[in-house]
Amino acid sequence: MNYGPGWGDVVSAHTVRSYCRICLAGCGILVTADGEQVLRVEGDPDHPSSAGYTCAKGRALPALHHHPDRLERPLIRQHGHLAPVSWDFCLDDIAARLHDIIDEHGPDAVGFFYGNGAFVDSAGNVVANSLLAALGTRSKYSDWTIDGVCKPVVAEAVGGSFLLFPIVDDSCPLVLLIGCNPVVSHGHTAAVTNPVVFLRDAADRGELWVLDPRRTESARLATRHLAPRPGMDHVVLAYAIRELLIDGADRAYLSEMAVGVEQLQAAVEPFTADRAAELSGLEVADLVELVAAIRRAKRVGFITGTGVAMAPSGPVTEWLAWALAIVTGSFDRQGGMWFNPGFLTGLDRRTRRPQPPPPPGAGPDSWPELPANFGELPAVAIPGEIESGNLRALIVLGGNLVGCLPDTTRVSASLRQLDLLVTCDIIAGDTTAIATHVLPSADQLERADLPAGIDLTMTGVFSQYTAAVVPPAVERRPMWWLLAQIGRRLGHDVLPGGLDPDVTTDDDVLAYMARKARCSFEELRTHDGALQSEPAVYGWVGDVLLDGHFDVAPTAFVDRLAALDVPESLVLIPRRQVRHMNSVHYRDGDRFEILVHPDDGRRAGIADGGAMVVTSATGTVTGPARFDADLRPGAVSVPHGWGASNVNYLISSRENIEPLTGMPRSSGTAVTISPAP
Ligand SMILES: Nc1nc2c(c(=O)[nH]1)N[C@H]1C(S)=C(S)[C@@H](COP(=O)(O)OP(=O)(O)OC[C@H]3O[C@@H](n4cnc5c(=O)[nH]c(N)nc54)[C@H](O)[C@@H]3O)O[C@H]1N2
Ligand SMILES: Nc1nc2c(c(=O)[nH]1)N[C@H]1C(S)=C(S)[C@@H](COP(=O)(O)OP(=O)(O)OC[C@H]3O[C@@H](n4cnc5c(=O)[nH]c(N)nc54)[C@H](O)[C@@H]3O)O[C@H]1N2
Ligand code: SF4
Ligand SMILES: [Mo]
Repeated sequence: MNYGPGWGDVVSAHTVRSYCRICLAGCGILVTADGEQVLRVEGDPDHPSSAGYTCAKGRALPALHHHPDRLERPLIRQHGHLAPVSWDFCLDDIAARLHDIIDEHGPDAVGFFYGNGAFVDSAGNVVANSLLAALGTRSKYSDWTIDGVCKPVVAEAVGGSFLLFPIVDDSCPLVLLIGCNPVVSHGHTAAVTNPVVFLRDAADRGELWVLDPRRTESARLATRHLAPRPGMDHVVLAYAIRELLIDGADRAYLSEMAVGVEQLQAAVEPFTADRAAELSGLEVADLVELVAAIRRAKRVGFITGTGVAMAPSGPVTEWLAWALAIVTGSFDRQGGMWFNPGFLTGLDRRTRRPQPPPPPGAGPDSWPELPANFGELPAVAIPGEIESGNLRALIVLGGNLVGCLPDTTRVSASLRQLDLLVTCDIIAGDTTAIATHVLPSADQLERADLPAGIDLTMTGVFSQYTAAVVPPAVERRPMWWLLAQIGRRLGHDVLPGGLDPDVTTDDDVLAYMARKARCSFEELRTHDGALQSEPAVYGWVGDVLLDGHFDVAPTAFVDRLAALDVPESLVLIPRRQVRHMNSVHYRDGDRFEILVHPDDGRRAGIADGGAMVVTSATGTVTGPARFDADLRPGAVSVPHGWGASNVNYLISSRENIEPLTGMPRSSGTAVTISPAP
């Protein structure tokens, strides 16, 4: 085997170390290629976190790389069809149209949407941000506001920095998994690499409790599974905090690290065992035993997922999970949870203390009541912004808007009204099908990379440089390049240090991104594999907290707790599947199935395996029913990422928008079910 960073001089089969960028786990991989043919992906046994582990999607990277629908050439829509053109022609045309739109309607008429494909392309992401800033538009949208913006919102309100992502310590005696199914997903904002081993270890050394309306693949490994009513997790946490503040809180930690404890106590006071049991649908005994487990363990770690974040109670549940960790003295302490400062990001090396967070800004003109957090507008506003004429052009970076946004019927119609819909992607999909311009991007095997930003969610303080495994084939180009070319045509040099896109390489951009790293870029670049500085770091967060304290009871969250409703009797809950990542199907074998509890199914006259219809106030979805006694009655579990049966036909883009985050209700939407006619 020949472990080398380059491809240029190798003609026969060779294997290089790289890392997978499909999900946040960032598993180390060994990629075997022969010339431009990628043959195989295996786990890298020497990787500090994944240690040889990979999942079905990662191992399918060669198939995706050579997929028949891979985009190869820039395309422009002419007479209703996408036709191949040269890069110069395509970029000139985009720039000319952007110029005219900005001239006539101002910069906010040009929007950017960052999807999953953009988050994992570090160089592309940083150059997109500088193009956005150079154009001066506030129309920035991303996955965050459909996936889990409540997490950074809580991190900022409680911890003073939206970049704090708590990660469970390897020795934590009690792990709570709330609305997260890492055996399938590998985590939401905290990577769970090799999930079965991770969860088994947690249960073996202590206890693993899972809160999920479904007995998931992860719940099967738990010490204890509780199935509360969807959207009622906050009630369980509020009760636990109430009891711990009476007996079991880490008072020394609280007085050193927290403010707002009295306000927290007052906020959770109504959540007695009886009240919490009534609201959550759990038994009083379950709740009492959970608190007993926390008292035994003393410290807790939690992992929350989209089941929490997409529910109307998302911000409140996330806040109370943070509060529980703080009340038990678990944050930033061994045996509890730690915060990854990021090998590249280096939060623990910043000298400036954080400033009080600015209050959320006003939403877009068509919906000013929506909150704008961290300089982003909520994605749910996109169709209304287009319909009102405020948004005329949209540049979609590694995202599939037709698939991911709520309210598919409205979204598809509004995207078609745009003067310019540019999509930068690797593979043809529902959004490329309606784009005016399609830019074929280098995929992860065709570009050099470093995990930037996502280093905050990784399971150790490490980084890994990867070279391109194969050169970009046909006319594909790295995303940073094509964005810099658009910028240049509009009079903006958007590469770091004003570099010339015609002579810049991936490495020039990555070197800039690594300037605050724990070692030099050269060291990263020449190191074969991942470089770990520390497995975990503790005791640094106090220095970056606002005034040195966590605020355990931010007013907006306390108010929201009091305002939450009880869910309807039958609601939708989200579910991910093993072989596809959102709308990208890496392998065949996943099936679109609607899971219903047998009692709910029979009552509605549906047959197990028969066709059924799910109806909400927004739309309908039809598909095969599967009776699942592991589901709590009242919950209907529909997977997302299926073009024709897109669950987003059911989700509203107008009603039920969470006020603190602007998130749509992708979990907890009221539905009815019936047999398909
Ligand atoms: N294989 C695969 N992996 C993926 C993805 C994929 O599509 N496929 N997508 C990636 C992305 S973009 C993300 S954001 C992550 C998400 O990662 P996760 O958040 O772990 O996503 P899910 O696996 O859908 O798990 C969500 C769980 O929440 C439960 N749930 C739903 N509503 C509620 C509720 O109100 N309360 C509680 N307690 N539980 C609830 C559901 O039953 C489900 O088991 O996964 C990533 N990884
Ligand atoms: N109702 C409902 N809606 C949901 C969800 C749900 O559970 N229920 N899940 C939500 C979640 S968690 C998320 S994160 C969003 C996902 O929303 P998106 O990010 O829009 O969804 P993906 O399907 O992951 O799209 C990623 C796109 O990036 C492309 N891509 C992959 N690799 C690269 C690359 O290297 N470069 C470039 N340029 N492109 C690349 C893929 O081909 C694909 O088109 O959807 C959300 N929508
Ligand atoms: S868990 Fe799978 S998709 Fe995620 S990084 Fe690892 S191999 Fe890639
Ligand atoms: Mo996501």
